[in-house]
Amino acid sequence: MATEEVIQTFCSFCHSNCGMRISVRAGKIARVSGEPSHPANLGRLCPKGAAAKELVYSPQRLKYPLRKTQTGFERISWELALDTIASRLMGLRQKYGPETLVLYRGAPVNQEVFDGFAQLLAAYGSPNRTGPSHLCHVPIQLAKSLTYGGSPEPDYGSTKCMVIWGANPTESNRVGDAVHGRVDKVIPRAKRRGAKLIVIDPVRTPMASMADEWVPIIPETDAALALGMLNVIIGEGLYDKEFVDRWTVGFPSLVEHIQQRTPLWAEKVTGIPAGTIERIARIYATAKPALIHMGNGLDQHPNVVQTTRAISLLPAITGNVDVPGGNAFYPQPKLSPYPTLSPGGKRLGDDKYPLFPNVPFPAVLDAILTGKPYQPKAMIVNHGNPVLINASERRAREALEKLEFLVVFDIFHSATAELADIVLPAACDLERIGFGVYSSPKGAFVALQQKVVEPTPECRAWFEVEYELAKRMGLDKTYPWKTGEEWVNYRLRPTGVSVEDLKERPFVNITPPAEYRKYLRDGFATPSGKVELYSERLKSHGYEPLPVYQEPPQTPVAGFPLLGTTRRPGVYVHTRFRNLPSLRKREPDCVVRIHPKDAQERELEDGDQALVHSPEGSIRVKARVTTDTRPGLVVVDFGWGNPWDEWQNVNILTSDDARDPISSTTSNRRFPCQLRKVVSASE
Ligand SMILES: Nc1nc2c(c(=O)[nH]1)N[C@H]1C(S)=C(S)[C@@H](COP(=O)(O)OP(=O)(O)OC[C@H]3O[C@@H](n4cnc5c(=O)[nH]c(N)nc54)[C@H](O)[C@@H]3O)O[C@H]1N2
Ligand SMILES: Nc1nc2c(c(=O)[nH]1)N[C@H]1C(S)=C(S)[C@@H](COP(=O)(O)OP(=O)(O)OC[C@H]3O[C@@H](n4cnc5c(=O)[nH]c(N)nc54)[C@H](O)[C@@H]3O)O[C@H]1N2
Ligand code: SF4
Ligand SMILES: [Mo]
Repeated sequence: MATEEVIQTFCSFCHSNCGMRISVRAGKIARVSGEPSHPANLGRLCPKGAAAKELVYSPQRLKYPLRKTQTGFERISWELALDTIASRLMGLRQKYGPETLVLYRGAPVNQEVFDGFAQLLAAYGSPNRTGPSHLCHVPIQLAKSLTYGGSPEPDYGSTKCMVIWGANPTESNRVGDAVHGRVDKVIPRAKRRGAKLIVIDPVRTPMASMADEWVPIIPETDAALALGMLNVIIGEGLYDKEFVDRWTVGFPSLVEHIQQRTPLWAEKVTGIPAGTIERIARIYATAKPALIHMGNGLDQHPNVVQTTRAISLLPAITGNVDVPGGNAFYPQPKLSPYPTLSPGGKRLGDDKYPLFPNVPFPAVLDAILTGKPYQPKAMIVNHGNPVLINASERRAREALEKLEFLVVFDIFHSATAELADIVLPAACDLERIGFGVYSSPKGAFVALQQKVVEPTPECRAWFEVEYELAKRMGLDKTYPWKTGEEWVNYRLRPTGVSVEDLKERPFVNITPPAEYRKYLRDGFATPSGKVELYSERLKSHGYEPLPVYQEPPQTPVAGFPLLGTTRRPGVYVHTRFRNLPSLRKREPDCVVRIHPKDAQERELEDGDQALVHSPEGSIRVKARVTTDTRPGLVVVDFGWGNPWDEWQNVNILTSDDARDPISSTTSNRRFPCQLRKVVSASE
């Protein structure tokens, strides 16, 4: 019998990056288990991680490069695929200039999604690296950075009050950006210790069910709630006068600004009773220390930056910044930069969204569709599915179809791959080397993703593909690495840790634990050195310097009396994994959650099939009648719509018309709609 070798690695099916041990026998994965000492999971694996073997050996894996023909796709060799891509891209550069190439990369679940093809794009001369960041994380980070000069993280250790605002940690495994030990235990443990739990979410999530206060807010109205809370805290003198005087700018303007933003005003906007707003404001301001975790529920709305600026002022005026149990700045790992990552050229989006740090996808979409300021002609998609994940599938599809040349690098033939001129089969996570860097209250650390098994024949790791392309395009001289291992060692150089150091260890610490109240020594990393309640930077770009509530677009729309929002089922990640049988069994349908009152009015019963209509389109769903949602609000599952799914994409219903003026963010989580029964459960 062949001997079993156990290899240390981590799962990167989602951002948690749980430590894993993989037993390999005769070159094949035999067993997968959690690594007991890994700081992110302490031995636990969720069903997705446990299904890693199913993914690697899925019969649906892309097995060879494909080229689009008049009648479908045909198999081609790697040589031909690489030669074709290199010559097409060089030809397009000559014709249209280097900015014509766009790189779309998906949610950065691991470092290679950040890094893949980035050097190639830059060496080619294009600054246009885009992705879902206008919907995910970056708008909130921008708001925090405008306010604090950095991104303070919820610090659960000794907190007395947790405000979980627009996050669903039970399904997402996220309690912030930093690693806090087992995510499923962090909040319950703090609660057992006596910390209050306030969950602000239109939906009664599992976390909302265990909360001291579930605050079922109307989607996209959180700025009004935050302003109402600021009004109470300031009006009742519950703010931290010493911190405000010494460490903030703009407090007198803020006081004036929130005068009219009373709890009664906020009640009308948010649907939350004024009494509740007063109560949670008092609890948050007086619990000391108290933390706020802002999740992705706040991200996907067209007033996200102002909204999360408003929320960011709460820790500032209550002195909960950079204190244990509040929101604190953790040590961040440093990596070597790519030599040519700032290639110059006119970045798409810079004219309209100058403060947004990345190239936002809506700006790319507009440029493709309108030719302004110029028209990108080529795109490489790595580890992402832009057709399905952007608001308005119709518009995303239209834009990608308009490109002259689309290359998709994926492990499956996704909805986006369907549109490609060339599809390349990627080696998956367990078939190549990778790494991750993390922050945590105990300090920053690094972990290695090892190549556990040889790639599925003809599947290749991104770094090999990228380097082969670079060679063919005459751009390889700019590369600080040639192989995967060299890539890891190059990027990790400032940490002092190398691949060799990491091979036998689940992680290596690279900084001391977090220190608190660093501002006493260093100030804040803002232009004023203080927390900027009033933002001159926003003002100088023509935006409101103090946070404002903006009425959501599209409400009400005649004929669409319901509001729709979207949910991400925990057993999937975005559009992934519905083709893995063990996971599909757990969530086989695209479900709409609907309140009994709304269901009754439409003669809908649990299990019935219905059509959800919005002004943009309609999709079929299965009804679940539940009081977990508010009357008037239906919650549709996000992530279906790949070629192997029999359910459709919820972004057929969403619109990309409304955009956040600062970040271009669209309204992926709020759309007007109506429901109609099509098949009864009993039929
Ligand atoms: N309505 C609505 N829209 C949303 C959201 C929502 O909640 N509601 N969420 C938004 C958010 S926060 C995000 S981050 C985005 C997500 O947007 P994306 O990241 O673009 O979407 P994913 O479905 O994660 O796409 C990942 C793709 O990578 C492929 N893949 C998997 N492993 C590998 C690999 O090893 N190598 C390569 N090359 N490819 C691989 C998968 O097969 C899949 O096609 O969606 C956004 N859109
Ligand atoms: N299993 C699994 N894990 C994942 C992912 C996945 O797709 N599946 N995706 C990963 C990614 S890319 C991300 S960004 C993270 C996100 O992880 P989280 O930040 O935890 O966000 P979500 O899980 O999307 O939960 C958002 C919550 O906000 C609520 N919400 C929606 N609109 C509003 C609103 O207007 N106001 C308020 N207050 N609440 C609102 C929703 O009902 C939902 O309960 O998860 C990551 N982890
Ligand atoms: S998918 Fe599950 S096991 Fe994998 S990193 Fe995320 S939480 Fe951990
Ligand atoms: Mo995300």
